[in-house]
Amino acid sequence: MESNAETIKRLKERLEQGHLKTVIIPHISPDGDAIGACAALSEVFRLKGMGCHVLTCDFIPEYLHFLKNIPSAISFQEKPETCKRHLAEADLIFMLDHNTVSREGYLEEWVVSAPGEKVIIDHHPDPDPQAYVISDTRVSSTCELLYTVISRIFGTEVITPDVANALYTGINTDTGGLSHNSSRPETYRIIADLLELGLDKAYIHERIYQMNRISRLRLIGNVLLNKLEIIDSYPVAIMPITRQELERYEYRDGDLEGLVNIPLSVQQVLVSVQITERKEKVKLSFRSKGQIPVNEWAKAFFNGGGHLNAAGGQMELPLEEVVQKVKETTPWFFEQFLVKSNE
Ligand SMILES: [Mn+2]
Repeated sequence: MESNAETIKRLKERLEQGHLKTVIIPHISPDGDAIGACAALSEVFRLKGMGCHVLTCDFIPEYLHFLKNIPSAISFQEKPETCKRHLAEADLIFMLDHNTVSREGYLEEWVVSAPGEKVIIDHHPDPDPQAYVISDTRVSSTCELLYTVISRIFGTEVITPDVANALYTGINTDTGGLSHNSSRPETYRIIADLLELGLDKAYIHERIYQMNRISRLRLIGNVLLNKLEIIDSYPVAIMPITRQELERYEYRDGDLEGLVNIPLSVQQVLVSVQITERKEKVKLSFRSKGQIPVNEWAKAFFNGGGHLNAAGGQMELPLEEVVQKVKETTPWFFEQFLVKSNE
């Protein structure tokens, strides 16, 4: 198999051919890592005089709109025809922070049929085969990996303070503020480089962690006070959230970001599951401590997957039934996990 270094070299040669049109796509329900990566890469392409559009299948949470080029991202839900045209014309289509086109929602079929070459830059396991796949599950975030890709292709001179800020946003948010998945020294060497290149760390912390609305605080407070439940005899916290609750507290995209991590602050809680009722689907977020592989639970029962300590899933069932399914499969999951960890 081709190494990342070889793929980056091949991508560099392709980009050097010039006059390229590019499209950059984050995953559905994009987070700080996906959007940080889109902001950073689009800014580098802009500095290099290349045509570039960021396309999303849904909407970008408001708290990320401060990042460079993000306000001009085009949503398929608002401008489907524009998205289709840019995809049809693109020479290269960058898929950031996801390993498969099925994580692109409404954009999927138009990406699949687009003639341009696809480039995956990501840190999730088992990426789809595409023309260029740069993937590393050891890195903290796609933004950490993207730092390496950008600096090898263009040199660090393109990493302006705006690019550094965007990359740090991804590294910080994907690690819960450098608390999990961030034990490699390399991550901190990259952060040190970003500081030297003009990262304004205090500003990023303010934009990410100090921009709450009071209704968001009340939504989270309500869930923790009234909805959090510990499953009998298991170290598992679950938080079911109904659509009515979201409406009552004026829910906006991104408002529940980080909530799923909070129950892990309880010593005896080893796994946290947030179960949120959305328009057509119920979405699940799993988090765990240590070596507990919640991605296997998400994959086995909830049409999902992800990382060892952070996974997601979705079900087209009523909220109550999904909650029931989580409870029913908890003993199975812990049995599986204990068998594996004793092997
Ligand atoms: Mn990520």
